[in-house]
Amino acid sequence: MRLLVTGGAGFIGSNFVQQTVRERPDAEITVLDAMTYASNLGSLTEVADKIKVVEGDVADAALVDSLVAESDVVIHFAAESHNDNSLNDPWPFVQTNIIGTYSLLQAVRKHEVRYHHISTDEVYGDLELDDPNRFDEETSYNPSSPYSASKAASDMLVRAWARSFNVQATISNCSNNYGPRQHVEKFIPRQITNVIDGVRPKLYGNGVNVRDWIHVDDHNSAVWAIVDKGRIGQTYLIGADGEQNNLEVVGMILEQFGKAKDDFDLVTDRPGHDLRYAIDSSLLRSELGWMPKFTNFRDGLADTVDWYRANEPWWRAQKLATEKVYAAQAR
Ligand code: NAD
Ligand code: TDX
Repeated sequence: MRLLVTGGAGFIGSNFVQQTVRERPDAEITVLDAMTYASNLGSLTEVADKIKVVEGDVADAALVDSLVAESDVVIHFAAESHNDNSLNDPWPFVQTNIIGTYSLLQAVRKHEVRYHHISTDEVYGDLELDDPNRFDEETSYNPSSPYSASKAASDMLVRAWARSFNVQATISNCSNNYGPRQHVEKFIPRQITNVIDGVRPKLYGNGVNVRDWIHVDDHNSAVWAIVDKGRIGQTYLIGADGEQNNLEVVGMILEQFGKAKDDFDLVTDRPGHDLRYAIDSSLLRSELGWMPKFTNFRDGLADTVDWYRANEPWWRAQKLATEKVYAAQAR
């Protein structure tokens, strides 16, 4: 199988490539990645001799057309992915997430190539803390940030191309991922690397916001289940029943460093900050037989802490650049 993996030098994409090289040695993998600030070629070092890497933009229609023509399946991870950045400058989010998806859809339509679209639970907006309902495949779209709006727009393009042009597409909307090789701008790696640097973790607002955490390897095994067995045209929600509020997560990180659970600072809240995400992944489990492997968040988090402790050269340069950006926003 010839696979085109967009965004394969980013967090989830690089873990997907590593998992695929390990478990499916016959797959021929080409990574298309623009190598933005969020990429890290160090994430692909271990598999460099087993894959092809093309530096380029998913919105470059000619390049995308030529790469899709040589592929059997496209898995589209590439995106501008950070909410805080989307509040400072939304344009790259419109360009990459919407126009980039459009250019891939046009190419898979022309070459009749199977397409899987990676998306997020943030397209559904947020839930009250005491809402007994969770997001499922029928939940209405209600995005809050420029990031989530651009992802929602890209999902809508995929749905339209599947229905109107018979594009062989599936979509997955996943909850918050954690694990190795995540950029230090994101919550968990930011706080782990802060503690390593002797800086107190920084919680937005009052810290009660809830995220539904899933290990990146579980996200990627679900993506494979959908690519292998998913119904064309169908959306599947991916989640591992991992709801935690930010205070609880920071408490666990501090505990793993032997520090007091309240050794953190509260900082300016994110404008429009979504309160709670929660996924009901029953369809994926019952129809495709998928199950998460990382069911103990504390253990998965401890492995992640160990990974950042052992891989400082991977994150140090990005940490300096990231904290300059946050400092300018008093966060
Ligand atoms: P990331 O920011 O770590 O990586 C994104 C990668 O895409 C980077 O390597 C970057 O260089 C590349 N990229 C950006 N713009 C590009 C362009 N125009 N052309 C080609 N490559 C480009 O993101 P991530 O956290 O790995 O997220 C991957 C996907 O998963 C995204 O679509 C995101 O919306 C989705 N997702 C993420 C999460 C999460 O918790 N991180 C949860 C659900 C869904
Ligand atoms: O320093 C911080 N302090 C803090 O309290 C940071 C960076 C974040 N937070 C809070 C904001 C959120 O409530 O932590 C929570 C998680 O924040 P992020 O890591 O920025 O993730 P989130 O905004 O929830 O979005 C993530 O999950 C869905 C990914 O970045 C998206 O790409 C994905 O679609």
